Amino acid sequence: MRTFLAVKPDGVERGLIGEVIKRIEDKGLKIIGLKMIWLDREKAEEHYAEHKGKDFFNELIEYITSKPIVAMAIEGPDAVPVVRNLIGTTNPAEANPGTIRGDYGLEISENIVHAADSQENAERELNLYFNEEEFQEY
Ligand SMILES: Nc1nc2c(ncn2[C@@H]2O[C@H](COP(=O)(O)OP(=O)(O)OP(=O)(O)O)[C@@H](O)[C@H]2O)c(=O)[nH]1
Ligand SMILES: [Mg+2]
Repeated sequence: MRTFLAVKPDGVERGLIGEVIKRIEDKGLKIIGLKMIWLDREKAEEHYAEHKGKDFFNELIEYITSKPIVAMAIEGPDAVPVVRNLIGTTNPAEANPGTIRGDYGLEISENIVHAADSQENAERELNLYFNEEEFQEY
């Protein structure tokens, strides 16, 4: 199974790219695609289309477009739920220690990483950030 993860602008700025990669690799998951990109508003709104209309939507789009992100395609057994467990719950203040958000964050508006929450969303997001030929199967 494949999933999509991104280190968000606060994670990039704080120098947590390596820490996130390390946790994915330590778990035994395989990174098959990796790139740094700076989202424009249009692509950010497409990524977070499910949240359009919510009161935090504008703040979310401003945040995710404020600096570059690091996008990853990840492969492994049950990759979608396994990666969601690695990142922890949405609000870092409530996320369990041992998870990325639990260990590194305190604010819901700056929660370090994004990961796809279903196989359907994983495929949609992978298509948004990568072309199939960019994946390295090894
Ligand atoms: N400022 C603010 N941001 C929020 C709030 N709720 C959610 N967000 C942001 O919106 C993102 C998407 O929310 P969800 O999809 O519900 O949470 P999630 O799946 O754990 O997070 P993602 O992996 O980023 O999709 C969160 O990761 C936060 O960055 C909120 O109440 N205020
Ligand atoms: Mg989400």
